[in-house]
Amino acid sequence: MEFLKLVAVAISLATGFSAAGQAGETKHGALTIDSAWARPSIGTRGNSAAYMVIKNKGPADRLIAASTPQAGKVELHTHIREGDIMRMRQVEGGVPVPAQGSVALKPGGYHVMIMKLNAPIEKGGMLPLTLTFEKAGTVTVHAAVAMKAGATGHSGMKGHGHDKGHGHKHK
Ligand SMILES: [Cu+2]
Repeated sequence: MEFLKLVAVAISLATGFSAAGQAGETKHGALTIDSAWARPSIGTRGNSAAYMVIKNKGPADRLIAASTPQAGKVELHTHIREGDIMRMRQVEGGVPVPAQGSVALKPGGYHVMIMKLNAPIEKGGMLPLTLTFEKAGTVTVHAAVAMKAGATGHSGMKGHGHDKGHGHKHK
């Protein structure tokens, strides 16, 4: 029996999943992806965005791509200020993950932009997201679909010429 328990532990370690298999943390080499969540969509016509904290115990890396089976198009975006207007822009060369540090993807900053939805992204669900890092390679995380502060209305950048609702301007 003890042997079987050890095997189970070894398997869970090898797959990089926490025993709970929940949204919490996903470890991948020197990286830990923590607190991944995604904004619910309005049907399939809108967009969604996913956020997370990427912690790095190793050398500098870059998040260079993301994908999900639930959408036809996924891009890495950031917000930049143009005069009084915050605009979204695709990140050139990926999101930098500093050595021995961390980077937060959060509303108003870096985010994973999820477009051309195949199915609505529904509150309470889990969105599988496959992340590709320049050095660490590919890892799949499960983002909890939830409405959180800053997911709409863009707190902290109010009143600066946003489109109604989503608040993002695509080019
Ligand atoms: Cu965006």
